[in-house]
Amino acid sequence: MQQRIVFHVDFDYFFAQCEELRNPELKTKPVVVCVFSDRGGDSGAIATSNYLARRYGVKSGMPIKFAKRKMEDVPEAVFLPTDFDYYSEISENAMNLIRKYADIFEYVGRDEAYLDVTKRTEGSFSNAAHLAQQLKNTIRSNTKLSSTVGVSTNKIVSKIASDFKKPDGLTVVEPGKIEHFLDPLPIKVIPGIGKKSEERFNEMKLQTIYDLKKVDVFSLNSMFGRKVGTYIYNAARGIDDEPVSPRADPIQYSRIITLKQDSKDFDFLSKDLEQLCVDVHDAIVKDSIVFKSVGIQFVQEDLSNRTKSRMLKNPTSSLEELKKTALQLLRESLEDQRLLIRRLGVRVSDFSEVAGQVDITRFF
Ligand code: DGT
Ligand code: CA
Ligand code: CA
Repeated sequence: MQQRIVFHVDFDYFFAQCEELRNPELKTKPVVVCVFSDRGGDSGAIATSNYLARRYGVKSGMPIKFAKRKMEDVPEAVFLPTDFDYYSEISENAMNLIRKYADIFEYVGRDEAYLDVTKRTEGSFSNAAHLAQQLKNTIRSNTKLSSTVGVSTNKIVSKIASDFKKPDGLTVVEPGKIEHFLDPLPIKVIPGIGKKSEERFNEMKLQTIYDLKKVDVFSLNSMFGRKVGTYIYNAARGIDDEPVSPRADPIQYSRIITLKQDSKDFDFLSKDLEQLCVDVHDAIVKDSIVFKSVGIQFVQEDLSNRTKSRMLKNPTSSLEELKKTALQLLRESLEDQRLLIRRLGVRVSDFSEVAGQVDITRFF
């Protein structure tokens, strides 16, 4: 059988890099992207920051106040609010480029994806390394984004490889070198191992993946339950058979538009909503997808989001049912809608009947 080859592609310091793209002057300054909470002032958390800001110890998830304190003596530091619509637009463009490089494409999130490239590289790692470099070049020349790619025989090792050297990295782990690559790394590089699990291992005097391999599968199962325990046992050995699978990809099965004018009028909105349903349905038919859940989304005049969704009794690919459900959701939502709606979206999800669906509990 041919050697499987999987890429994990991750865009560098994504939100902050998007901000640099539209304002290149930011490139020489520490940039911190913040999710300000509605309590006002500096309450809220850091979404991400560029690498200059990371030098001062700024981290994702950190309270904005902490980050500002760390940057007290850095007057050139820039703190910006998030602009999700803009990041999504850049992400969509880049994802549509990347998609073409894969035999099988799996969207993971705004800034990352898995690509199975086994066929087109004929299972050759030198072909794969070449293709990965080409992919990075294409992303950069078309979108100006820098990205990092991990290459190996499976998803977990490729994900760890893409985290290994950032930004603008490319790490290729050939099949015979997996152990050599993983052994010295800290346990927390395993996707899904959080702070708590890491601390439990550290209490057991286990720091690296090499150390972790001394723990047998029974002990891991009793610590974490059978599913997660076995996952950790295999991950430490670079074993992962999970296929790259074209999962429910919100880019393909959702559509959102900016309305010609802000509104909360059913007749006005329903026309656009019906057209959105037709567009989503086209993608569904093309990929022979069935869905079991329909959702609508409002971006309101103050840029806040409102969503409403409904499970259907049975999986379907019917346009009629999609329209009917979406219009119902619209009617119900408008009953207590206070703000005007600026953007309107529709999406379908829960692709339970699609072959090869991914288990999303995978990274717990
Ligand atoms: P890197 O390390 O160069 O890949 O940096 P990022 O910023 O791309 O980090 P990543 O891949 O973990 O996350 C992708 C985006 O997701 C990031 O640009 C902002 C968002 N994000 C990550 N962590 C958090 C968080 O703790 N809170 C919020 N609100 N957003 C986050
Ligand atoms: Ca990233
Ligand atoms: Ca990421």
